[in-house]
Amino acid sequence: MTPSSPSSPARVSRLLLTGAAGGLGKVLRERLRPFADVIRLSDVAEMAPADGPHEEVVPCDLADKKAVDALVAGCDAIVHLGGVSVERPFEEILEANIKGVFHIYEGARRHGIRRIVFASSNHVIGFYRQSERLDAHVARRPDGYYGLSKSFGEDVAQFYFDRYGIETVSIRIGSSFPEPANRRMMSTWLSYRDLTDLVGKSLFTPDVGHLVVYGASANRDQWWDNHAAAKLGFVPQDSSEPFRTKVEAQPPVAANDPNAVYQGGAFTAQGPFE
Ligand code: NAI
Ligand code: 15L
Repeated sequence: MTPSSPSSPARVSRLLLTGAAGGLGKVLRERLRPFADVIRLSDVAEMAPADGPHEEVVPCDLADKKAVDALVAGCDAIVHLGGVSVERPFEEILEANIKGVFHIYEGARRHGIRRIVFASSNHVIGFYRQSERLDAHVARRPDGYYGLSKSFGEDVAQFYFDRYGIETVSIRIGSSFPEPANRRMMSTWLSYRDLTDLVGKSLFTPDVGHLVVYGASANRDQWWDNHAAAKLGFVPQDSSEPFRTKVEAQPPVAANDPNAVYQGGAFTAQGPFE
């Protein structure tokens, strides 16, 4: 890795971005460009072709261990976004998220990769109430199979640091979309600008070990004490406040609606899938 200087950001030779066809993958495909000579873009879904020599497009199913091993070879760092991003039957989560994250770390171990940024989720703590304020050390309370898979991913990250010294920042992303879509997201929203800054700092801050942080902008009503992110020098620049009038024009949510009770909102009430 090349350290940063006032004129040029830190960068790696080849950065692997999984989940590159997804919502955040498309955003980071553009915005992480200054951080790598080449970005290797991967997904099981169709991706736009490489836009020049600074991009490589490599389709891959994360459930395929051999394919993931080949995907990881030659990279210097990984931003792991790929996987099922909503609540789904366990069997789907098992393939993409649980086997997928294991394959990524095994590939990293085998090919000497020292830094991973893992897209964890607020759904690892989704069964806490919205009245509670949490830091990154609270016991996890996953709100479904998806949240369980992200909880597993955080454990895998800790294990691969303790056993093999591979460093990870696990970002418990709140809601990263162009704008907050509902009242709950007024607290959980993470702007794309803040996301990009957080991912960049997670790639290049030295000596993070396995660090768990929350991914939220500087929203007025915060549920998360994100002091752990100070280690990265992350100070969010955006806030959901400019969207308040628009969001509060939506019909009110009943006080006992999961969207108004739990941090994980509607995810807490999904399933069973029979
Ligand atoms: P997304 O669903 O738009 O993108 C995920 C991508 O992973 C998709 O393009 C999908 O094709 C790919 N994928 C799924 N199964 C795969 C497999 N077996 N092999 C290879 N690729 C596979 O999700 P989004 O919003 O872009 O999120 C990116 C990551 O961030 C996900 O891991 C998600 O769980 C996490 N996250 C996102 C949040 C958000 O607000 N957008 C909040 C919390 C976490
Ligand atoms: C997530 O983990 C999902 O990937 C995303 O689609 C949103 O549902 C987000 O959490 C959220 O909680 O708003």
